[in-house]
Amino acid sequence: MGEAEETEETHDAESPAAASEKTTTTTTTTTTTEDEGRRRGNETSSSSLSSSPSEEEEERSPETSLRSETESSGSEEETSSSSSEGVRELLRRLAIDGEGEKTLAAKQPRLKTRDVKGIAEYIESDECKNVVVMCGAGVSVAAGIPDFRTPGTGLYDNLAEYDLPYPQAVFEIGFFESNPEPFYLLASHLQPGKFEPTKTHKFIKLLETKKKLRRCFTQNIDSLETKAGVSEELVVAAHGNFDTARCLKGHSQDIEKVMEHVAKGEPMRCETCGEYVKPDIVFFGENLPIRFGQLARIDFNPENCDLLIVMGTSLQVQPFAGLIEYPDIDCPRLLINREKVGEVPSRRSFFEMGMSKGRGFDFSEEGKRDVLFLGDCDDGVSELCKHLGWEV
Ligand code: CNA
Repeated sequence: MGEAEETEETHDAESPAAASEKTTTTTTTTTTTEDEGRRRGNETSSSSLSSSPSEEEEERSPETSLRSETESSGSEEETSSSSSEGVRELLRRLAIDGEGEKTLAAKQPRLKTRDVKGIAEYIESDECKNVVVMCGAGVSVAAGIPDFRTPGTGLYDNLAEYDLPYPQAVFEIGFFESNPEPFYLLASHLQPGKFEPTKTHKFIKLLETKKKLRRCFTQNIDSLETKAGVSEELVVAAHGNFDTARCLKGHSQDIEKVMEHVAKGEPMRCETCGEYVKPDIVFFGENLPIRFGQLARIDFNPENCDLLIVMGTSLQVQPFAGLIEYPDIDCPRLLINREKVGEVPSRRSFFEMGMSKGRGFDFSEEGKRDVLFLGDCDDGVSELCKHLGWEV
């Protein structure tokens, strides 16, 4: 996609992105070669969002191009290695932006109990005015849209017919430039209009109705949050959607025409320059919408985020995944997902490189504020609503 007004520069050789790339190649334990890692868009990165941004930080161009961290972060196996205890210790000593454990220990826990009931009580309290929600593909699985990574049913396991060199290529801008057909074919199955919001989407709307929703940051491209009635200004489509489209040189397109091509699975070319046209979905290697960085800086500030609810995401895609680290050190966080994700050890390599605050989830007894509901999103929100006395 051509550099458009709403996107941010990230390819400047002097940028934090370039610096982090250099560090990555010398210090990570990734098993891919440097070249292969690049090809797959797997570079690790710093999340340069700040929980309380200084003016200097505001001016810095945040690192916001889309990357998967699947192969560059420590695997579960690695994290249970002998060094993980040392890392945990390091995290304990150095985490929390140098404020140290004392600061956290001095704070009264905000949750009466670290479970879904405790979260419900907290939501009902006056202390909890601003709930920030982060969503991934899992919230739309019940609507019939497969996620990426679930073994067997996820898109990455079911792309054989597209004849791709590797599954992720279908969402890589470099691949699209030369072969847009697989994306158009896939998009013909995923296009909005075919699917209805789930209970989880309706719960997000309910948070808005109850005047608790600060913002919903979604990685999803299906627009089901707004279809469920959530106000557009309260949704950040971090990875774009099918609402608008441009060609690879940045010329705006008539979205209705584009969607006709998408429906048929036939790549469209720009009438002005002849380049391929793509809906404004953020591909690996592209920049996120500028609104993402702008609102994340504000909404994840301690005074603006009283509770973080993370649902249906593997937290494998940066910079989105790094957002979980930005609420205040004692801000409660609820993860509703089929698997545990985003825990402190999984963010180890980022922390060691100084690219993470070391504030991944800690569901252990030592943890003070994180709550886990292991299961389907719709079941998790039903449980929450039961305690809240809310009807979804
Ligand atoms: P992912 O990497 O596929 O992870 C999905 C996560 O959700 C996994 O941890 C699953 O275990 C979990 N999960 C799956 N089903 C459920 C369920 N019913 N209830 C609870 N948890 C569940 O997807 P991510 O969102 O983490 O990855 C980000 C990518 C996926 C973004 O760039 C999206 O654009 C992209 N994507 C979006 C859609 C969509 O718009 N609906 C669909 C597929 C992929």
